Amino acid sequence: MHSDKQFQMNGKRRFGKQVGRIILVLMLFCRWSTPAAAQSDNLPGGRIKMGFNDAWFFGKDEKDQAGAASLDVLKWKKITLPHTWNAKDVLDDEPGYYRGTGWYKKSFKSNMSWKNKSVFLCFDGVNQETEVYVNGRLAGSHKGGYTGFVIPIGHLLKFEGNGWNDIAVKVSNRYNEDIAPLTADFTFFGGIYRNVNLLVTEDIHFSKADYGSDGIYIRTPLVSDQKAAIQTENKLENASGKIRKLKLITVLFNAEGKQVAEKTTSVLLAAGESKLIKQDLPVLEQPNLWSVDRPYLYRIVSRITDAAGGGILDQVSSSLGLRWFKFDAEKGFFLNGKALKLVGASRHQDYQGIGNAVPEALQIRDVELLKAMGGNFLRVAHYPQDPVILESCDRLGILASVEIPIVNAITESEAFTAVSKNMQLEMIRQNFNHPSVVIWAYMNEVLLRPKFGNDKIRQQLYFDHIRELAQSLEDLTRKEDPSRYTMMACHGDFDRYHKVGLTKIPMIVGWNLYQGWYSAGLDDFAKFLDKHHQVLPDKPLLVSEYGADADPRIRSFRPVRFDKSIEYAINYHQVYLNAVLKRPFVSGAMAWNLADFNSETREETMPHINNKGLLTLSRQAKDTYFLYQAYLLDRPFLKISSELWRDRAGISDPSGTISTQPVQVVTNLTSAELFLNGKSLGIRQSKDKLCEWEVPFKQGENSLRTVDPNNPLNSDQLVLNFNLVPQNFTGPLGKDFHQLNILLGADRYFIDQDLHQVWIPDQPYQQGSWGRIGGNPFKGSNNRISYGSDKNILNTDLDPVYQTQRIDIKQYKMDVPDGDYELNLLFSELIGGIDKEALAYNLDNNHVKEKAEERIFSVQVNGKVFLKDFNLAENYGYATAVKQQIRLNVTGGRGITIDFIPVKGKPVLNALQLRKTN
Ligand code: GCB
Repeated sequence: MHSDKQFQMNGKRRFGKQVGRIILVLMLFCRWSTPAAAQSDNLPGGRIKMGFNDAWFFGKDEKDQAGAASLDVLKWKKITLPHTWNAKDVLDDEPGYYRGTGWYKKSFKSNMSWKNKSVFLCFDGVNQETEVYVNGRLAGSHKGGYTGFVIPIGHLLKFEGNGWNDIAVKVSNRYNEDIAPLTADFTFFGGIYRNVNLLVTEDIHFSKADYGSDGIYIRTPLVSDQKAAIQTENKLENASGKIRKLKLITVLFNAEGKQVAEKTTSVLLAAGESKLIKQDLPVLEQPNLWSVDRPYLYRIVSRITDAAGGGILDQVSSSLGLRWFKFDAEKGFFLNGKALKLVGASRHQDYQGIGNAVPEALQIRDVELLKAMGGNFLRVAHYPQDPVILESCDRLGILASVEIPIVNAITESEAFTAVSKNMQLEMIRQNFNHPSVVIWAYMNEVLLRPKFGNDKIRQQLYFDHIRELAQSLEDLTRKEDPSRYTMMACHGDFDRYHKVGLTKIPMIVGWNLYQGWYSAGLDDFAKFLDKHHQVLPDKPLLVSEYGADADPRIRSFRPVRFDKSIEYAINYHQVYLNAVLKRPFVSGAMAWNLADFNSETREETMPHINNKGLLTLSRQAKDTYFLYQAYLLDRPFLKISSELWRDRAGISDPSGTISTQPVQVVTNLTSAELFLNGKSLGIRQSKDKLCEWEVPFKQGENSLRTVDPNNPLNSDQLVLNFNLVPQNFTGPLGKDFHQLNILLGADRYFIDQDLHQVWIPDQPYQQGSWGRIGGNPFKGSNNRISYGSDKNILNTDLDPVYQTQRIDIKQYKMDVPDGDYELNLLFSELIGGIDKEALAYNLDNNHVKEKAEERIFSVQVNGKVFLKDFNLAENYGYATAVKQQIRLNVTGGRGITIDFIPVKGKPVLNALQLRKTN
């Protein structure tokens, strides 16, 4: 096993002086290091790039006490990259997550053939400050968590002896006021969370010193369906000590691999010189265009050879897509001369259980899922992402915008400006050759909650600084890349951005709009779009965000804002899509978000997760995703809108044999037919891509099938399990009664997917049945809820079960048949405790500080004291799940009566579960 003591970076102590110790250490190293020598000795095409992700060690440095020379103070754990140290702590009940320092170390063996070559470490992304040490010496550093960077290490490598080298990387994700993002609605996972590669080139090569790019930039100043003009800009570098006569050869291949153009230029490079060489390729006739339906990719291979001949010194291959596009403030977006409404989603980069350290295959799958949804646009938000994302967009025909992570606020410092500009340059140069990218963006909701609210003069100065920063990023972007558009994403306070002067600066204004979510009134969305068109008739517009939380475990037949039900979200997306599709001046709209994502400070029904995804965090499709398919796919599509709702429950009708509940089908057909257990329930016309039936479910398995009335081959089916809950225990279901799971103060259903249990809303008591007597539904003091509370309930993952409550309840009665029962009463004290800051996005928040009252009550079950002087807050704490269980024997047809007796304040009950045990 590896022992920390053996890993010493500093020259004095390294490996000791005695031969015996050297041998011992080397033997130990051999067990946890990558012998790079195992890789090929020659460099085909002049360069070799190899994965450098295995056999690393990670050590957390909470006290920030280690240095490159004193790593032995840390505890080490073997890991493979990508890696984050926050995968678990962001989801626990403890507020906050580790934001500090971590070290990574690795040993590897130099290959003798690299001796006179250039060697680099290429990091795809490390969050967020990095220092790289090679054999104890600082090789380079980087600021910013979302762009790649390249560190030359050749000069620090050892070739003598056995050629082992030690790499140590110091990483920090602490708050740094000079590095964006400062705050945001996502989690800033720390670590080397993207891939690392080792690159070896000849000393003549395409520059690796150009903001992490490949040193090759392809421009297409003129593209039509007749002709394409292609120019390349190539940064060549001579890292040798001699003048060199070279040839730069650029070859264009079509998608079939056939060479269709070539250009050769002679280049003279002095020792140590870097030069920019421009080339015009011969004009391409009748080019194959890149489009969303046919993402045709050419390939450009750029080579450097010695003028006198010989092999290739360096070679880089890049994709090329030929297309032209425009955003028009009146008519929307055009690709290759044809109008195209852009519809898609934004994407965050994290995934269930692994934070942001996500394997490439899962990232590629995200873009594939967007394509399968019918989407044609990806807003890469709020930061540049793994290189495979834009590669996949190029390949699949998805247009894209990319942005740097200036979110919510800026720091008025030179350092912040410098880091931001550097990020913008890295983003543009690293991604320049992707045909999918049509927009570079740089700020998100930067006026959300402006600093200095109490000092208007100071605030004006802050606004001026924001405008200056925006303008300088805008100027830099237009200069770097005049072929693309620029964008800033603003929140729905039109007048604020307009007044500060920000709507003038970017070429496109992106609006993040949440009417009907954070503010009431779904109709205000369309009104906002029309206002933009009226006030800024020359400014193209994209809806860069819109969305509603949708917890896949919550369903409702009377959906309301903030209930987190899938049904509310479906309706919300229908309204938004209709408004966007109707207005040609709206270039497009991007749903927020493709998938649920981590946001540590959020509470709500799924604490630490933002549930606005069309997919879950593990990429299961919610029914909202299928709604998009119904809106966007060309082929006939129909789908039963109950994908993650295979367990249902409902109260039976008086016959005790059925329970009738709505079932929705999303479809792009004008009508659809639904069958239940083989029997037709009729054909319904679709409205806004949705048909609905009242379905009489029976106990147990029910099979649903929907069919295109004009073509039975277009169909969808699913089997769901229904639990009939007796309305009347004296009726036919009474004797078979098994279980009741009831949410008090709620108008929603909750599906416990692990236990396959469904919790149903409560009802008032009636003779022979079950239900509450007295009290009112609890509604917390902020306006981010329609009922219940949005607090994180501690000690449970079933937060929604505890987040609603009946307050001042008098009695609960269940007229169950005689027998043995297990009764669980579920409680949580929803008032009081730490008063958290309101969520930044909740703009019309009128959060009032809650006044905790003392609450003490007793509970009697069938006349016997069960809970005496019960004090939730004192005994268990605030917002904590409390489950009290009692076993009872019901005799004499008395059923169960639960009495709530106030001692101080008002008694409460959050949920109730009753199970017959015999
Ligand atoms: C926004 C932000 C985004 C949030 C989103 C939300 O406006 O741009 O970062 O995640 O709202 O869900 O509140």
